[in-house]
Amino acid sequence: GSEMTDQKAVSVLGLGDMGAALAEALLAAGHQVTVWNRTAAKADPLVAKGAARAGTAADAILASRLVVVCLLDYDSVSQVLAPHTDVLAGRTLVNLTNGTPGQAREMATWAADHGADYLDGGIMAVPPMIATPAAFVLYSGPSGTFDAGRPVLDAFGESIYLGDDPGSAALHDLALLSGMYGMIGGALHAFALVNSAGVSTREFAPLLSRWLQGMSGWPVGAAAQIDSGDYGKDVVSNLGMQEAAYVNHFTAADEAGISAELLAPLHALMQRRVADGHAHEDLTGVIELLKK
Ligand code: FVH
Repeated sequence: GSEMTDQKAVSVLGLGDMGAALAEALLAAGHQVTVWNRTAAKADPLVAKGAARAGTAADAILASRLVVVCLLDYDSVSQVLAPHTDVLAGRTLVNLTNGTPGQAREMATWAADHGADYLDGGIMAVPPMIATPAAFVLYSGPSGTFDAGRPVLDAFGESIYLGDDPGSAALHDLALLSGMYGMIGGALHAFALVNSAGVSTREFAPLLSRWLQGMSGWPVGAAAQIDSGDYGKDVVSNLGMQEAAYVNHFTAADEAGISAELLAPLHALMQRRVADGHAHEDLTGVIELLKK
C-alpha cells in the first residue's frame, strides 16, 4: 500500500477485543486507519466502518508512520514484527501489549536497532471503556516520541506519561493489575461464601461494591506508613486483631463447605509478622516479608 504521510494515518496490528476497540476509537476520532490481524476476518467490521485492510503486517507497517501493536503477548509481537525488520525504519511503534518491564526494554532496544522509535504502553481499561473518560493508558519511552504521538493516542483515553525508561509503563501496569486481581480474588471468595448460604450473587454484589468503594482509599493511607517504614504509625486496625479475625474466614469456609485457598497466602504472611512481634503494628508491615 502507499504510505500515508498525513499525521492522521495510523496502523493497528492486532484486532482482538482490545485492538479492535483501539482501531474503532481511531476511526471515530477521524484518523485514516489501516488494520491487520492474523485472522483476517476480524478486520471486516472495521473495514465496514472505513478502515483500510492491509494484506500483510508489512503492508500495515508501510501504510503509516505511527503503528499501534496490541497482540496477546510479547512472543506474538516478536513473531509478527521479526520478519519485517526491513520496513521498520522511520516508524514509531506503540506497543500496547501486556508484558514485563524487561520485555519492554528488550523490545525498545530491538526497535532502535532497526531504526524505529518505540513507546511502550499499558492500557488501564477493558475494551468497552476505550474512548470514555474512565480509560487511561500508561506510556513510557522517549518524551519526544510520546509528545509526537500523543494527539493520536489521546483517542484511547487519558494518556499518562511515566518517563523515558521503556519498562516503566509495564511496571505500573502490572502493579495496578495486581491490585485488581487481589480485589477479584477476594470477591470470588465472597461470592462463593454467600452462594453457599443460598444468597444470590446478584443480590449481594451491590453490597460488595459499596464496601470496596468505601475501602478504595486504603492505598493512599497505607502509602504513608510504607514510605516511612513506620508500620506503627496511626494504627486503627492492628495486625493482632486482624489476624484473630482473619482465622474466622477459614472456620466459616469449612462450615460452608467452600475452599478458602484464595485467602490463605495473606494469612500465612500475617501469622509470620505476628510471630515476629509486630502484632501492635498495621497489616502494611507484611510488605517487609515480600522484599527478597
Ligand atoms: N481485553 C482486556 O480486557 C485487556 C485490557 C487491558 C489490556 N489487555 C491486553 O491487550 C492485549 C490484547 O488483548 P485482547 O483483549 O485484544 O486479546 P484477544 O482478544 O485474545 O486477542 C489477541 C490478539 O493477539 C493475536 N495473536 C495471538 N497470538 C498471535 C500470533 N502468534 N501471531 C499473530 N497474532 C497473534 C490474535 O490474533 P487472532 O487469534 O485473531 O488471529 C488477536 O488479534 C493483551 O496483551 C492483553 O493483556 C487487554
